Formats: sequence, structure tokens, C-alpha cells
Amino acid sequence: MKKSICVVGLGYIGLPTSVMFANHGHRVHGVDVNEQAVEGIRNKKLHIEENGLQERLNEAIDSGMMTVSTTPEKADVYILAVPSPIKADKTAEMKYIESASESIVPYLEKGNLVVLESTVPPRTVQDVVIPKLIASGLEIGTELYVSHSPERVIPGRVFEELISNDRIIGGVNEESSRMTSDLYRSFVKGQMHETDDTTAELVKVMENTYRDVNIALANELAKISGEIGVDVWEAIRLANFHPRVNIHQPGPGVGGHCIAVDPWFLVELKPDLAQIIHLARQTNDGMPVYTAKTTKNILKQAGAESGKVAVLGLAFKGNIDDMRESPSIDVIDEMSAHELVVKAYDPHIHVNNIDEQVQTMDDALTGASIIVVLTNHDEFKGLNPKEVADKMSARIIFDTKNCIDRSKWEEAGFDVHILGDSKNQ
Ligand code: SAJ
Repeated sequence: MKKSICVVGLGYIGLPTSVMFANHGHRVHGVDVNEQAVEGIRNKKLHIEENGLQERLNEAIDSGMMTVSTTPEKADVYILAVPSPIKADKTAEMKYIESASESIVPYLEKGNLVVLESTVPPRTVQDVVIPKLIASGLEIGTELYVSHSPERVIPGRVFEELISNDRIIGGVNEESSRMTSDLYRSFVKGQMHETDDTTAELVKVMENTYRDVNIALANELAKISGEIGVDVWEAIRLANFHPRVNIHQPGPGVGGHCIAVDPWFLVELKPDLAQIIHLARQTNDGMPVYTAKTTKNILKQAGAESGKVAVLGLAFKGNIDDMRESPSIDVIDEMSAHELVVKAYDPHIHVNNIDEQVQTMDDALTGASIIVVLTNHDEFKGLNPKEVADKMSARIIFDTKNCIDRSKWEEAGFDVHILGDSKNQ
């Protein structure tokens, strides 16, 4: 059955979801508080980057199936896809969820479905969303259906994953879950797993917490390996041949808006119980300091304490252009605090977001004593060490992602250091 759907929040999740529904026969009205973004989308201009989004937006707007504005409209279904970040004190910022829930109340009618897609602290549907929705006067579960169906897609592959990933559907009752599964089945090819709302909330937060704890383990193993004459990358590769072992990769820290955020929801919820989770967060948040200190030590050992540092990579992970919450920023801050002169370059980021940023590889490398690789972009894997060497004042490289070809750099006369590999570290 084709529905009318009002999507509140047209960001990384809300916009792709809106165009998917619109291109699968539903009438979609997208809402955002950002007037510029709304105006842009109306004119088929994107304010975010995502593979395949432009074509799909063009289709949705040209067919007349998708409209946008800054205020909600009457619809059969309301999807809330607004941000739920953490504040400086690491507690959840709920104001967007609250205002989005409030904003739809005047439009709600008997038989409507409200789906919360944002990743949220467990109990948000019960303790934050429902208390707002009851102002509609509708009875929850019989007159107004409510569920949580968290998005689980990875930036860069949103459309593939929207279609192929399984979905967790957490209704406040069975009827709410059933209505939500029916709706998403219009484009989801993965399985629908129905459960209750609070379980669904926990499942989503658990997934990212699992990754964070696993990365913290890898980072701890990297530090241990670095001290006992072992290459952690080789050790992890070998351990992962075990059919029930999947240790993640170490690195200079954990960035992005999900893995470094969601575990804090559990720490806030149950501070006395979420101990490993809290320690993992601290371990990963400590990696930029460790990376900066290791850089300083490497320079000292080489007698180049005052040498310039060429940082390669500002995005929070390889082959994307997103540097928000990137550990690179903290690594650079820490290096500057240790009085190191830093020039940072990222081929995917064309505006200068920090003082240390430069726009050409040459500007970063010229006169540098050490290269510190912080992001595993393909461009860095393919660098020619011989060409690089001519520009630098010393030949040292510290790779925190184990993405360069060590022997090639050694052949070109580089002193090669790899995070978690005690050879040379
Ligand atoms: N990282 C490591 N070691 C690893 C893997 C990642 O240090 O072994 C670092 C990365 O360099 C990066 C950060 O962790 O800085 C996060 O990267 P990511 O690619 O693993 O995750 P995100 O934040 O882009 O997307 C995650 C995904 N969650 C899971 O894989 C469980 C995605 O499916 C979610 O939809 C998304 O969070 C979300 O919205 O929650």
C-alpha cells in the first residue's frame, strides 16, 4: 500500500531515506529546520555528499513524488531522522529528538505511524518521544502506532546498505512493528527483525559499542606489541584466522558520529555498570595523545626534535571527505601543544578547516623531517617514496594505519615506523 510519508530531518540518513521512499511510489514530504538545505534540495542541489544521491534526488523531485519545506504536513507516516549527538560533557543531546517529536503533534491523526530512525540512548521512545506524542490526544498503540527502526548504513555506501542490510524493527506493540515492516519492505531486501522499541534502541547502540570496544582492544594490543618486539598487524591477521576471532585494527583514534558517540549513551545510562565500555572510550580517545607522543619520540631518536611534521590525512577514515570528529584534529592539536610545526594535507578536503591545513601534497612535504600517515586514503598508499624523499629534510615516516608498503619506503632510504610494530618504534 502506497503511503504519504513526512520525514523530519534531511541529513545523511533522512534525505537518502526520503528519496528511496519517493522513488518507490510513496508520496514524501521532507522537512528540515535548515532553510538553505531545504531551498537547495527543492532545486536538486545537495548539501551533503553521498554516492548515488544526486540521481535519486533528481528523480524524486522531477517525478513530483517528493516535496520539501521547513514545516511538517499531514501524512500517514512520520519518520524522525534528526541528530542525537553528545554534548561536551559526553551526555546525550536530546533537544532535536524532542523538538522533532513536538513538531509533528499538531498533524497527527488516528491510524498514523511514527518511526524514530535516529540512534538514541535506550528508553528514548518511552521516556522522550511518547511523552511528547501523547499531546495529540491519541492512544499510543491503538490510535497512534510508534516504533524505533534504527538506520544502520555506512557513509559512502548508504544506498546499497539501505536496500541490502537487515533492519531491526522495534514497535511499542506488535501492530506498530508490523506496520513499520510493511512500510520498509517497499525497498529493503534484507530481513526485518521485529522486537520491542527499547530492545531495538539497545541493539543499535550495542553494535557500535562492540566495534568501539574491539578497536580499543586492538589499540591496547598495539601498544603492548610495540614494547615486546612484535608486529601487531601480523599478530592480529594471524589471530583472525581463528573461526571465532575478529579483532579490529588499531589506529590514531576513532572518529565519525557513531562509534565514538553511541557508547557514551550506555555510560550515561548506567555509569556503575558500563565499565569496559567507558574504559574503551577512554582508550580510543587517548590514541591521538599516544600518536603525537610517539611522533615526538621518533623525532628525538633521530636527533630531529625541531623537525617539521607532514601529516597526511584529515578525514576520519579512508577515501571519504568527512573530517568532523576526526582523530587527526586531536593528533595535530597535541603535536602543536608539544611545539611541533605541523602541515597537514588531505586530498579529499578542499577547504581549509584548521590553521595547519595546506592544499597541496608539496606544501605538506617540503622541508618536513617526518611524514605521519593518519588516514588510509588510496592516494597515500600509492605515493612514490623516491619522489617524496627529495622534498623532505629527513627521511622518516610514521604510518598509524599500516597502509604503506614498508619495504618500498625502506628501499628509498626511509626510517619506517608503524603503529604497533616494534621494528624501529
Ligand atoms: N576504526 C579503527 N579500527 C577499525 C575500524 C574502524 O580504528 O578496525 C576507526 C576508523 O578509522 C574511524 C572510526 O573507527 O575513525 C569509525 O569508522 P567505521 O567505518 O567503522 O564506522 P562509521 O562511524 O563510518 O559507521 C558506523 C557503522 N557501524 C558499524 O559498523 C557497527 C555503520 O554501520 C553505522 O550505521 C554507523 O556507524 C552509525 O550510523 O551508527
